[in-house]
This record gives sequence, structure tokens and C-alpha cells, in this order.
Amino acid sequence: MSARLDEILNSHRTGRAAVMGVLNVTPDSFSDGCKFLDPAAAVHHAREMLAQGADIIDIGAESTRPGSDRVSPADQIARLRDVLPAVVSAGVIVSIDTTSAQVAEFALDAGARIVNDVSAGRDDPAMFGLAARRGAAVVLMHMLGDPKSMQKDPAYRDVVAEVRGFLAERLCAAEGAGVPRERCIVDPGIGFGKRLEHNLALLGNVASLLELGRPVLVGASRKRFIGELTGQTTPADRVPGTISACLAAWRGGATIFRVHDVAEVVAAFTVASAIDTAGRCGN
Ligand code: HH2
Repeated sequence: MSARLDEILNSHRTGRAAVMGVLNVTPDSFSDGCKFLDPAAAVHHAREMLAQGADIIDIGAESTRPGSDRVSPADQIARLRDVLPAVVSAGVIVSIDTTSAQVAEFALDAGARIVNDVSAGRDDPAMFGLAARRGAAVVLMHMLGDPKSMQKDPAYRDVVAEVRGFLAERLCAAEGAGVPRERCIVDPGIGFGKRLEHNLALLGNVASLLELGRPVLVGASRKRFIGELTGQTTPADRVPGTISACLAAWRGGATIFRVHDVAEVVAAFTVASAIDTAGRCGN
């Protein structure tokens, strides 16, 4: 059964894994571009992910893959218009993946309840105020630079400490604009201005991010670092690596998983949670 939003916002205390299914209404996303640009195909896929056990559907109309070009708010809204309200009416929690307050406002008006802002409120100064007025939950993600340039030689002295420091600062900024800390989720931004070793350090040190006192979301699904480890060049082949990354991050304390392959990840968490519960009961 799907989790409620308050359960998801409390998941860092309970350890319950929540699965966020990705719905990209874009022509150019790195792994599923063009597949769901047609509104009927997009809504069908959202319903499919809901039936497979998704707790949240994250809808985006602008790719943020390395090197991607920006999409105007008007064009994002045009892509979302026939999709987002229909997904809301399917009865699932909807999250809007955008850095534009204008797009977020359209989505919140249509019933979305989470703003997934990969710029953590830096792109649009109106974003946090909007989320505060609407009582929306907000995902604050770390990114070094911007999508156009972020994979050009990213460097850190201590990636875990720097990402944690950034997220702490953005939590304060959100709070300063009226978004209660209890409505925020933090995300290390796997693949956003990170080399393989940075992604692995972050996935292996979720406990450090949990010290911020908020649930940690991980978006490792089908990403390039998995291919760098396995040699798989086609994103859709990276499902086993995605599951491993999710389970490893869950062991470290992450509880929200943004994925393309909902059925497979839900099955993995069903088994892992049952083992975890049996272990704790000592049966
Ligand atoms: N990754 C992508 C997009 N949005 N949001 C959060 N919070 N965390 C992530 O890791 C994250 C995200 C990139 O993946 P995808 O949507 O599949 O690709 P594209 O940006 O090309 O549409």
C-alpha cells in the first residue's frame, strides 16, 4: 500500500523505504526521452508505476542530463497540462521536478504536493516562498554548477562534507523563507557535478547526510556511474546496478528512491524489508 506524505516525511525515523517513480515528459531525457511525450502514454505509464507500488510519481518536463538545454516555463507547462492533473486524479502523491516557481505553481494548482527542485531554490528566488504559502514539501538537491557544465571536471576536497554543508545551508534558506524544516527532504544529487568516486562516497555515507535530521532521497536510477562500474552503456540495462545502489543507500539510512524501474525496486525492498524485520525480531 502507498505511503502517505506525512509517513514519507517521517521515513528517516521509521526506515520505511518509499519509491518515487520517474515520469519524464521530455524529448531528451537520458534514459527515457520521447517515450512519454505523448500525454496518453505518460498517464498510462504513471498508472502502471502506481499499480507496481510507487508511493510518489515525480513528473518533469525539462531534462537535467549533463549538457542539456533549458526549457522555458511556458513550454514545461504545455508538456504538463494534459498529464499532471490526470496523474493527480489517479490518487497518487505527485511531485513536480522543476526549478521554476511558475511551473511549480501550475503543478501545485493541479494538486501536486512536492516540489523537487534540483537547484535547491537557487534558480528561482520565488520557489521557497511559493512552497511555504502552499504547504508543499520540498526536495533540496545538491548540484555543482549547472546541467550544461556540471560534468566538466567536478572537484571537491571532501565531497561528503561539502554536500552536507551545502544542504544544511539550503535547509536554513528554505526555513528562512517560511518552509518548515519538517517539510524538507535532502538529496546528494547523484551524477550532478560528480565523478564516479564522488557518487560512491555519497552513497556510502548517507549516515552523514542523515545528521541534518531530514529524510534522504537518492536518485541513482540507471545513471552513468553504474555503467562506469559495470560496462553497461545502455541506461535501461542498468537495473541490477540501480537496485544495488538503492539497497546500499537504504542500509545507510536513505529512505526515498527516485527510480525508473518501479516494479523491480519495489520487489527488492519487499524482500530486503522482510529480512530486516525478521532479523530485528530474532525469529
Ligand atoms: N535526477 C534526475 C532528475 N531529477 N531529482 C532529484 N531529486 N534527484 C535526482 O537524482 C534527479 C532528479 C535525472 O534523471 P532523469 O530524470 O531520469 O533524467 P533527465 O534529467 O535527463 O530527464
